[in-house]
Amino acid sequence: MSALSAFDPALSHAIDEERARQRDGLELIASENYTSAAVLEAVGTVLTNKYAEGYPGRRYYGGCEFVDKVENLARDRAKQLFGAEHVNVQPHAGSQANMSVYMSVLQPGDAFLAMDLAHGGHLTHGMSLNFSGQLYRPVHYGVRQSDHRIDFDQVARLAREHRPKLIVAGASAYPREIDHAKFAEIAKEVGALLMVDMAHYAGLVAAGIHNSPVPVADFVTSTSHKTLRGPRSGFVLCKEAQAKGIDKTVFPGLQGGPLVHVIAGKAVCFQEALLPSFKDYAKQIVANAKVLAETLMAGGLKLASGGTDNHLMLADVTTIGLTGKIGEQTLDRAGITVNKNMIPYDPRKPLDPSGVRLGTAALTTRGMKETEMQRVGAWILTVLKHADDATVIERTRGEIKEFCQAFPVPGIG
Ligand code: DSN
Repeated sequence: MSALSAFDPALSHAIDEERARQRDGLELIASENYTSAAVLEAVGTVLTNKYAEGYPGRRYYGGCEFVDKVENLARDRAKQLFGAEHVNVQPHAGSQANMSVYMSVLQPGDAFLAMDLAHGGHLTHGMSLNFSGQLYRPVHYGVRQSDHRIDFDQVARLAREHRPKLIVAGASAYPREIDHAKFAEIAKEVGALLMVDMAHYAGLVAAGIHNSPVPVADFVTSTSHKTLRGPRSGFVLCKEAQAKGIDKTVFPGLQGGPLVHVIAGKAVCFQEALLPSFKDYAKQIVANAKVLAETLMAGGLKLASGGTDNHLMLADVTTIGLTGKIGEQTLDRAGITVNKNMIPYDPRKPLDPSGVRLGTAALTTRGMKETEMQRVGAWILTVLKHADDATVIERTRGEIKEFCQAFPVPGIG
């Protein structure tokens, strides 16, 4: 019996149930992944006991000689992986990473240009209830209605009109590769700084599959747990000129003690992403997404922008008579996890939108390839088309559970 199960059976049981859910179902949430056993181990170490306010060599606590080594390893590896001039690995999550950039260059009330949440942006890109929408003056660009691609004419027009101090590129639900150089060109023209939030596709950038924002952006923010496959956390890359501002905004501006155990997990993740095998992994994510997208479209689902270049896709399930909420719930009952999502120009509301978002990063980690994606796509279609048929859903759940046994989850088996 483990210490946890002996001391706290109720909590331990809930964790066991979650472990089984992750093992027995198809994880298709585009922002999730399975970390390696090494990342899990690093995050579960005694480093969680340590306070380390400050930065390596300049801490406000004693006993930091070893955690300094941990943070330096994480910083050095991130710099090497992305070719960045400076990195801050202390943000607890992507929101703090984004907040640190805003706070280092914007004053309350300042305008910044970013992607509309309803077109694929993130909450921290200026959603009205988020700090970014409350403290600053977001101006939003979106995608064209005709092809669901970023409307660069609109980006340029809004940039010229509003002269924002900061332009934000990057998205949470955009299935196409983003042209960072084009954003940089517009930013330069209007004298704005450029921040790219690459949280979703950081793994594809690390592997050299998508164009890197690092050379052209003043700031690049990211989470570490999506396609990058690390622990749940965030980090900021920036040019040397912005380093001091970012560091003092993260600490003491926004956070106190960094989570050194999570920084250790990030150090492992960066090291893993430096391996040649990570390139193969990232390539397979994209290849899998293409096959899944084709399978779903062949089965009658309409995808935003007609497909995908990255790890994710947005499927309009109203084309088969469902809503995003019902689609998510129905797939869940069959052991297929996705999230409901707005599609561009969605006539429906965020709590019950027209679409579901699907991503292939987690299934690719389990070793699934193109053939398996065809099977996964067929299950998704069957379930969605038989949303009222409990027998079909139960049968599919059983098939999926059996199928998943051949694709072990790192750290679970
Ligand atoms: N909430 C995350 C997502 O699911 O895309 C982004 O941070």
